[in-house]
Amino acid sequence: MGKHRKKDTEMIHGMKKEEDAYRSLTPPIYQTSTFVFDSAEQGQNRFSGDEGGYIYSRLSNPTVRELEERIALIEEGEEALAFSSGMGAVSAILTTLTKTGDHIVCSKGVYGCTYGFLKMMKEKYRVDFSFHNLSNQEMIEEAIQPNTSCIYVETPINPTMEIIDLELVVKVAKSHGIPVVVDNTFSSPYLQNPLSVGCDVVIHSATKYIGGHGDVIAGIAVGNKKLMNLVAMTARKDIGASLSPFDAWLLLRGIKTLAIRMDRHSEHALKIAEMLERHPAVEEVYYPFLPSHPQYELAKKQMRKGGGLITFKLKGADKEETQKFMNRLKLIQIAVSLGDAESLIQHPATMTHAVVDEEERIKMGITDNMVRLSVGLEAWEDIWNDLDQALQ
Ligand code: LCS
Repeated sequence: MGKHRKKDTEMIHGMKKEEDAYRSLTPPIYQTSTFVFDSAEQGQNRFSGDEGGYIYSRLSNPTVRELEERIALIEEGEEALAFSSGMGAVSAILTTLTKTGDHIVCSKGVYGCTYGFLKMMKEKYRVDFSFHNLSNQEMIEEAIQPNTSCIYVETPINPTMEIIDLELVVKVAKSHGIPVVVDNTFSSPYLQNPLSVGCDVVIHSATKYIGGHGDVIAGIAVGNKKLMNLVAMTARKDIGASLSPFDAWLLLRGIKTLAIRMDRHSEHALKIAEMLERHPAVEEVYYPFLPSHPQYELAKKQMRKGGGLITFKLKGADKEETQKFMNRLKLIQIAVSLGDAESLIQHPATMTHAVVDEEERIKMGITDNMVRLSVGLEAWEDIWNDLDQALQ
């Protein structure tokens, strides 16, 4: 973050840009696949790295670059890289940080496709992984094996909303020289900045709060220059999950309102979580800023606000009854994804986490009567009335 400006301001202005020839307020979309060299020698020099400048948009593009600089600034990191999806970012970082024979320590739960990716890495490339409760120092020490090459956590965890103590994980990881990767999707760069407490890499599914309008699939990774340059020149360049200039532009537009959107998502989600907690048809509510959340104090220390996601369980309901409840909703729409203006609800056991083996899913705490609500930007009274009528 700039020395004198607040994050809200940086989200809108970013770094000072060289002035565009036409003084365009918003960044131009450089919708081009390639860049013309003045000469064959210039092409050679750009490829060898002796001269800066753009080559080909899979490697880098000015609109994408502007997005990366903006995100690096607000995530308080040295360098950011944009990807064509959150999974593009997850897979690029994990393939860069591991080799055959290595092991990844994971938080107790991760997003379903991250689990799918880890499983594929294990089966095809012998990169092992295991899930752990990382809530105290001994447990973290126990999770680390001699071949552990990184610690990968989500906080809050999708969808159980458990919180990982990032300072504690960093402290133990540093004593073993192991990098810590944090999927910060649920918090967005506005509510939590893991790099500021010593984590090594932050990942976002930018599809969610950073975009904020349900119209783009994108990913971001942020970390130190050395590691990010390596990722850019290997996993991203050669596997090729690069972001398109137009999608980068949509994200730059989304970031301008990230602060006010997150404030409102958080304010309304807290109200709705409190009301759900008092409803007789609800068994349990998981929201980090509810005093009943087991890690309420930690959440308050680590996050600026609680964010827009609430997970809850319906009392005594089986899968069919839970699905019936979802089908009765009128305003809230049944869809995966999150962080949009529209409130969305999904059933983790049969949707986002359906790919997770049943035994593992139960260990993660995902049950058939659990739903995950992404509180949108509508009037909270309308969201509540919809939930209330469906819960009757
Ligand atoms: N990380 C987290 C925590 C996620 O929730 C997701 C997607 C990803 C990574 C992958 O990002 P993508 O490639 O989709 O941009 N989560 C989804 C969800 O909970 N519902 O639909 C997608």
